[in-house]
Amino acid sequence: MSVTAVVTGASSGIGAATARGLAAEGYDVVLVARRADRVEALAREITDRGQKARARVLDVTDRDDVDAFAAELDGCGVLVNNAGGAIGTEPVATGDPQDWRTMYEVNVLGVLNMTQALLPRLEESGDGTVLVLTSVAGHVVYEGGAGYVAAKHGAHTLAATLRLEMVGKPVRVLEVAPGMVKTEEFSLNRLRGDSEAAEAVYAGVPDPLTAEDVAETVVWAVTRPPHVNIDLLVVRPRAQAAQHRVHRVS
Ligand code: 8X3
Repeated sequence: MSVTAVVTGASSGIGAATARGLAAEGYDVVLVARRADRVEALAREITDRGQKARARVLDVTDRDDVDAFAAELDGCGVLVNNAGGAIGTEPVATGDPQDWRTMYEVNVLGVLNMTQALLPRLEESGDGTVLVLTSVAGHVVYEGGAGYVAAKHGAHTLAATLRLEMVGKPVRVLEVAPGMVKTEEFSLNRLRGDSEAAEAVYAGVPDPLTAEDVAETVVWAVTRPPHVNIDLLVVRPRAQAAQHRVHRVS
């Protein structure tokens, strides 16, 4: 019987690519996202290939619905906490507290909700995996990134603490922290729909990572034997050696 893998934020970008990748590896993938049309279309695309997938429309910040979702599952061996995102690039002095709240809700409390709700299922599976998609922003700080940086540091801390608390239990906790990834939505959301500014983020960078590049590392980490715990994978494009050290060609 296939192992059930739940992927949040599965309607686009890294989440969608991870769902495709895990389904191709034989997992029975539950695609979680808020946007019904997109997540249902992706589930159909995967099942049309003869692989296993189903969609569950769910907002990871809605704890009641997260608990209802956990109760619906027969079992769960893998949870990929991918849902997240950035809003705004204002400095600390002028950042909108509501944006900070929203980022904390989805990047930290969303991970907490899903992880708390599914941990019993993951333990029962005998070999559970929790993977948290953080960011290099969970490990470094940079100007204009503070709300997102603070939230991703929170997600990293949650993962690192849970790993300690799971010692002796059959659940491993993995973290994948991507650097510059060009997806259809990340920078567009961060820059409040300004497509020119979003495009400028990647201007001249020969090869930013793609969602598929990151998904490959996620699938690789998840498919290691259960006793192998990939604590942390930092994945950047070759052109980005550090947050501010990016090669651009004009
Ligand atoms: C996104 C990567 O460099 O914009 O998670 O923080 S970065």
